[in-house]
This record gives sequence, C-alpha cells and structure tokens, in this order.
Amino acid sequence: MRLDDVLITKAIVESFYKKFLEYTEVDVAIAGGGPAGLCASYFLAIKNFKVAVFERKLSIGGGMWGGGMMFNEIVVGEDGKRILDEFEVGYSEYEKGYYTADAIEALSALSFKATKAKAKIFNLISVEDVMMEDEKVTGLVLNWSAVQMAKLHVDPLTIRSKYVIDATGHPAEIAKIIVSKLGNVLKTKTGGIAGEKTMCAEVGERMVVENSKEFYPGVWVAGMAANAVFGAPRMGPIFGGMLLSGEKVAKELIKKLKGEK
Ligand code: 48F
Repeated sequence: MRLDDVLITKAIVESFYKKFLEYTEVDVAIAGGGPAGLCASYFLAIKNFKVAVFERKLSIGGGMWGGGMMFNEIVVGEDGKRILDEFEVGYSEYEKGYYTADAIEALSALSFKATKAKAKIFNLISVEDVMMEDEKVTGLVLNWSAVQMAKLHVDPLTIRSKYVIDATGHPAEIAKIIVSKLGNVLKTKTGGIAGEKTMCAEVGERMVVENSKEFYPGVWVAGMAANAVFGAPRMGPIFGGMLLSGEKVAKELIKKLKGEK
C-alpha cells in the first residue's frame, strides 16, 4: 500500500479537532501538567470525570524530570509512597521514611496512567486568562504557547469547566491572573497571593497538602502553586507532597461533582 502524505495530514487535523471540540466543555480543567496536575487528572479520570490538562510546554512533567539539580532521582516520604504504589512506580528505601524513585519512570507512569484513564492532555497550549460568570470562574482562556512566545497579536479561545485547578507550579499563574484583574479577592489572609517562602522540606511537604484547596469560587490549587498562593515554604526535590496534593484536590472535587449529579 502506498502511503498518501495528504491523508496523514487529514488524519491528524481531523482527529485533533474532534478531540479538542470534545473537551471544550469539561468537568475539570487543569492548568499545568506537572506532577500535581497530572496526579489530579488521574484521580478524577479514573472516576469517569471529564478532565483536560493544558500544558504550556512541549513536554509535560514540569520540574520532575530533573530530580534535584539534574540528578534525575526523586525522593518521596512515607505518606507519598502509596501514590507511587498506585502508579506502579518502583522505588527503594534509602533510609527509613526516605524513598527514591527514578524521575523518568515516575513521570512516564503518571502520564501513562492519566491518559489511559482518559484524562486528555493538551500540550503547547498556555492558559492566559479565566472565564467568569456570576463571580465564579467557569472556564479557561487558551492560546498556543507559540503565539505567546512570538508575541503575536492573536486572540485566544475559551473552554468551559465546572471547576478549574491551578497546577502551574511556583508562579501560580491562575491566581496571578485573578489578582491582577480583580484585585485582592482570593481566600487568603490578605486576599492577595501570600508568596512562596524559603526552603524547608518538613514544613513545605505538610503545608502543600493543607494549602491545596479552593482559593476563589470555582478555582482550586494543587502543587507548588498552593504554597505560593497561601504562603508556605518550598521543599525542593521531594515529591510526595505534590502527588498527595493532586490527589487531595481531585478527591474533594469528585465529592463536589457527585453532589451536582
Ligand atoms: O512546575 P511544576 O512541576 O509544578 P508542580 O506540579 O510541581 C512542582 C515541582 O516540580 C517542583 C517542586 C516540588 O518539590 O518544588 O518544582 O506543582 O509544573 C507546572 C507546569 O505548569 C505549566 C508549566 O510549564 C509546568 O509544566 N504551566 C505554568 N504556567 C502555565 C502552564 C500556563 N499559564 N498555562 C499552561 N501551563
């Protein structure tokens, strides 16, 4: 059989548009495909909720690929170990309460299991704004990352979602957008973004799970963005908190989504 180049083009364009159109209305839209966003997408998708992840970069995974300072191993504490088990990631005990896993295996497992569970991941797309209805965020405003990088004057497109998760990592981009457009309206002490504090794994790991919650009507935060929004330390290349944070937000949103049905 002779391969037709144009048929390849048609196959890609039609399949992509079918996929994208299907995900213009979702239960949960996640900004950022790092470990926290991917983990949240998996726990939502295995319960059959419709979830889309929008990732700015070509590759998903955020800061996990590089382990610590490019040594591509991650550390997970006692509490996060069960999430590695859930994703069938191998690990070894370095010392009591310190488990190491290969960063590449961990991320491959996260993305494989999330996509197999039918979470849809759209890479190369940046979230540049939120859609609001009745003082609640009801969707994300998207543009090609290439358009942003080239600073082209191209208007974005919008998708609707029942809930949004800001999983954009250290910059907490969705929170920043809301504060810059609406002022100090967040559910934080000052209404603004409290800001990430200096390194302390012990406190950072604990607080990141505690801080993973709703910070504006319709918008939840997971991963490092949670410590940036509510003000808690960073924790470096220990990743259990990121995974537990994604799981926590997913489970809380599942409860809310079930309540709606
Ligand atoms: O930064 P990232 O890995 O965040 P995370 O899931 O995990 C943090 C850890 O990697 C590490 C750490 C843990 O110990 O401190 O830093 O909280 O992943 C965030 C992803 O969001 C993407 C970004 O490219 C990255 O892959 N992202 C950021 N802003 C946007 C975005 C945006 N506006 N639109 C789409 N994607």
